[in-house]
Amino acid sequence: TAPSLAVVGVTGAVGQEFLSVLSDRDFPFRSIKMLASKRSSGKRLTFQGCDYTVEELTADSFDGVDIALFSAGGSISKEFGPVAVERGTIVVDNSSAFRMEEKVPLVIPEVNPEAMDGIKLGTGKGALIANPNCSTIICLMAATPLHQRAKVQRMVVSTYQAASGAGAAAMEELELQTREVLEGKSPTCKIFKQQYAFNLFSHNAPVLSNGYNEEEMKLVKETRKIWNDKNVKVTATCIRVPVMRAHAESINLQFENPLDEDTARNILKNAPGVVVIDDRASNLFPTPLEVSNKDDVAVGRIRCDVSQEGNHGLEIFVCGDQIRKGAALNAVQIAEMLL
Ligand code: 11C
Repeated sequence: TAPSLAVVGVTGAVGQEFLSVLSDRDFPFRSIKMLASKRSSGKRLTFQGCDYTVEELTADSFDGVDIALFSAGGSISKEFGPVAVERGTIVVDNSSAFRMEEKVPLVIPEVNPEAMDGIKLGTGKGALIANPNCSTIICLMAATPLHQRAKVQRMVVSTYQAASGAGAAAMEELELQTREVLEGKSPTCKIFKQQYAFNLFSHNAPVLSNGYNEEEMKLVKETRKIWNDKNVKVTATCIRVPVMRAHAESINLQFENPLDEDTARNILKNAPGVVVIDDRASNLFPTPLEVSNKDDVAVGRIRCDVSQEGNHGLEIFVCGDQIRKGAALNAVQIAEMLL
């Protein structure tokens, strides 16, 4: 029989996208619970033509639930993830709470599905599976097929991250600020401390003692875990740009083995979940708008790094929908692998 599902954080931007993706992909289920904080409980929502009432998340919510998709922030995951697992639920968690725990697989289905080996539905045994950070997912969707061919030794990532990464309220703030600035008013800054519309700034994640912010260090650490390669060198600069829902990333790759740009382009054209947009004659390359509400990650600007000898370096530019492949779609794909 089809599994019973729960969506935790169903009223948030990713929670709502979970529902769209489940519908789009005809994910089979025998029941689905809509869970959220007390504040949102009692809200009504319609899914696939049926009416649901949002229930308050409690420990008992997970009784009889086979798969729970979590996106309600790290502290909710920390509190309720292990409770759900104890009750036999397989939790796919979108937060950073468990990503770096050794026993928790950190999975991009196109990249490292083998990390989930041993986790099975119908055994009554719960488990935690972590969804990587959106910037990591979008980066590795493009970098992994190249890494598999030529082995990445060092990767330099510069991100241009959308409002959606900071949640639905940040998207609303960007829209409101844009109107305010155009009307000559001073912009309302609630989610971010500085003007966001017609501006950009360093990612809002806390800055650590090494000068990197948490978002940048997630790219470093999560890549090493997903590639199962403690030695790969990764460095990143993460920037928030006034774009609604898709991240862009400039990625510089340095390879152990030579890889020419035509071979790289062909590898990317054949990579699952990747589309190549690389029209030099028309100067048309991936854009956040182009990939918004789409499943595939787009790659372009594929060119040899002129600063490196003998085809050992490559530059690429990648865009991916942050809410979809960066969060909800990746989590639902993980759940699909359990079926
Ligand atoms: C952003 N990647 O775009 C962040 C948000 O670890 O899941 C998600 C943070 C995380 O701002």
